Amino acid sequence: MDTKEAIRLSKFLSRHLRHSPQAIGLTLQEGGWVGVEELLAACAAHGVPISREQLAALVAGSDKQRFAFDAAGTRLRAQQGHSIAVDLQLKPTTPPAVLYHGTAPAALPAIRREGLQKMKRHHVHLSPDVETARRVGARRGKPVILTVDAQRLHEAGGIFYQSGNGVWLVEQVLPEFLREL
Ligand code: HQG
Repeated sequence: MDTKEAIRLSKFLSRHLRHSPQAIGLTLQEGGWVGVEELLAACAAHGVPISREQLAALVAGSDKQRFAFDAAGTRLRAQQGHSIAVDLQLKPTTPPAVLYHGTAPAALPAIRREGLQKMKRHHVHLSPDVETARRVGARRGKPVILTVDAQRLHEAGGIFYQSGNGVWLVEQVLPEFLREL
């Protein structure tokens, strides 16, 4: 499996584990899990055959650790990024003092007005370091980096979660907690 193929399969899995499982006949279980057998059968039935070996390689090789097997290795889920209702059963966690968010210049006026909003996802996604934030922002052109005063937001009642792959999640970040780097 070359890189291009891995990206294609990873995008297919992300799409159906985060946004539209029903499009390939899947229903996510509590926690966002789906049985590996069932997942591979559904992929094959919809024109995207993936072998068990390929799946293992995709999960292990994902640059952002987008997917995770359960402890038994019989179920898989996306670690974050869902748009459909799914309770990942994450525990509220005290964030580090500062977190980062990379975005596009075009989004800045709205962000200055209303802060960071979750848009189509379940949460606002925040990065633990500038470099990661820069990469996230660069998906939309030249990135702008915002620092989030996570400690103060947490003290003010903001509830933070950390996904299995290290992304910090929060409901919203109002402008008073943001600074442009
Ligand atoms: C922006 C990727 C206008 C926000 C990454 C972002 C991440 C606003 C966009 C994960 C706004 C939403 C998430 C407001 C926020 N007005 N625009 N008030 N508040 N925005 O993709 O954080 O590859 O939903 O800045 O690595 O970019 O999918 O969120 O530009 O972890 O695994 O609205 O997606 O991971 O875009 O990225 P997204 P994001 P994956």
